[in-house]
Amino acid sequence: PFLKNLVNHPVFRSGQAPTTFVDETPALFDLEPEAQPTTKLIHYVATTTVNGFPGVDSDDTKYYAPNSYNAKFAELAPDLETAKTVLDTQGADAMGQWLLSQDKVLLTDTTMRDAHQSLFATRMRTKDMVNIAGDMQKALPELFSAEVWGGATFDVAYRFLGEDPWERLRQLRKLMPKTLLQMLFRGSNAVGYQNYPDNVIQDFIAASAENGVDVFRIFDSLNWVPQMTESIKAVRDTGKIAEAAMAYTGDILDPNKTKYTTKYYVDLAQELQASGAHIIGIKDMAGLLKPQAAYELVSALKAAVDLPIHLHTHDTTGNGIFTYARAVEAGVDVVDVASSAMSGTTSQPSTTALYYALSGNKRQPDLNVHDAEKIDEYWSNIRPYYAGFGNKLNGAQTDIYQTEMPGGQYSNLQQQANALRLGDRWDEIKVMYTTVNEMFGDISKVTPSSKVVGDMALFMVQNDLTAADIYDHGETLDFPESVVSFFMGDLGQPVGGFPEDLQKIILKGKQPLTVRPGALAQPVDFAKVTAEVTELIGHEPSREEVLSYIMYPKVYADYIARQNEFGPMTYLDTPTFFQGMRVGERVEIEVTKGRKNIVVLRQITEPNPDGTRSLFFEVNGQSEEIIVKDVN
Ligand code: 3PY
Ligand code: ZN
Repeated sequence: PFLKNLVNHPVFRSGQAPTTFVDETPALFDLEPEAQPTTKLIHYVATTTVNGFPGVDSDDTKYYAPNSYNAKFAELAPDLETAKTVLDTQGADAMGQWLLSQDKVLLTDTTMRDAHQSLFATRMRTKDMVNIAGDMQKALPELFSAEVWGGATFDVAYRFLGEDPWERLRQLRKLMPKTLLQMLFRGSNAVGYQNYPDNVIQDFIAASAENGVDVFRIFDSLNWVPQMTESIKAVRDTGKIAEAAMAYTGDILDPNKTKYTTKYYVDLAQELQASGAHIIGIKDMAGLLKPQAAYELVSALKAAVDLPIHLHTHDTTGNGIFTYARAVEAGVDVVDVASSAMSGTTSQPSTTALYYALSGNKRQPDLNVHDAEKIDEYWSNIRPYYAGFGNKLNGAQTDIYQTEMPGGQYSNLQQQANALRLGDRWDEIKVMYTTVNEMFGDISKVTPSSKVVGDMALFMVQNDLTAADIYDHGETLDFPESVVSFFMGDLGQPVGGFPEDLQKIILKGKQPLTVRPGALAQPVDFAKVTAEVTELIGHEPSREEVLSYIMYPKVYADYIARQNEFGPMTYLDTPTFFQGMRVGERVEIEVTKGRKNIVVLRQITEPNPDGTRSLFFEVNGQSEEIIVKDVN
């Protein structure tokens, strides 16, 4: 404000200001009362202290010991060859050949994306990633890639964490220059839950590549290839790696299941190869791929396509390591694992457990297991911060072989059920999820198709409806929007088409799409959106800001409003961000490097008659009162 007053002053602008000008013009010092970042952050802390953080039960709040992690690793040799250096120096096709030429199985570390998405509703903060990213690269240079972006991390960063996901990507890119960074990309749904026009898909991919993504794992929730080809093309145009993933559903070992057979997946993989994929992914999002099935499927794929095979599973059913071990025997090229403290149940199997499981196997991955364990010490210190968002699963859930619910959905649907006060009917909801899947014609269930099945299951349980009720008097029912949209063909076409009787009931006379929605969608007018975003944020937006607004207009606008109110919340440590402070607690807030603010909460008053409370802080020794409305 000082400089603004100064440079806008007519005398100063005239270039005639005498040297005494500043002394003689005290109005220059009438600073606008714009709050400083630290003051805004203390407001955030005060608000969270009084009103809590959504989803965190006040019973879960705790004090945490300082992180005891203090491992030191040697710098990597400048000429060390990693998967990333192969891509950067030889290109994506050569990278694929390089992968095929490896004797050992390679690993993708999912800790910073799928693991926390599946274990605690995607709530991991950037701060907790950047504090370890550099060491992780030094400890694990043999990784094929680190999956750190995409999927639900994009919207959760804005929606719940008050963070810019692009900034997270840029920071990780800087800290991990020798590691391939991987993202999960939902084909025509990008990182959203709906279809976007092709020009948005292209621009989003180009911007992601520019900000640091090397490997794009592209999937379509219904395995409908037309929904993936635009993305594959766009990734190829950037020179990065297009991994086209097939969502694995059903059970190829069950002769009674005739829809999703080995032949189905082999044909699909060949189609994806013809569409330009560099790698074929098997995306076992629910953990349904049994060990023998993994062996048979990977063997069949290795025989049928010339591309590396990358297998992704979740350990929900408890058989993840066994599945990987059999896939390794069949020649799988890369498998997905997570650091032990962030592995198991709905997450990926543990990196070091897999390493030991493959002792004596000639394809045991190259890994310094002790260094991997040191990195894990960091994660095991971090994980308790997020306990409040956890799915409370402590062991294997073999009923998933029936429900086929993806790891990333389990905790989310449970939260949705709780919000509808259906928490005590969770078992019923899981059974209904299976019923709905059968009614829908047995579809592949992964974001966003899994959400459609989940929404319908909740709708039926909440309204005490059976399948027969839907067929008998469905025309009188108001179905969830996502269900109507699915039957309209907005997510594309499921394998074998829609069940026509149910489609008629749900659409009530509306005509469904039979072609790719993107083929009909009007391209987004970027200039027009840029003008809207300029209005919203008060300055010319970056390309990334425009894309975020296109993906999630309301979430993005709310994020901007929250930033304006509370400042850069990313600077708060994680326990303070989620819990606020207890009386007597002391925290450090460092917005400007080297300038630590010491904040102590001295007192919280009882509610005043108007429902507000006063919080007395000491900030660098100065007392500061903040008034917050208690909404509890
Ligand atoms: C996502 O799309 O976010 C997923 O993780 C699907 O498995
Ligand atoms: Zn997954």
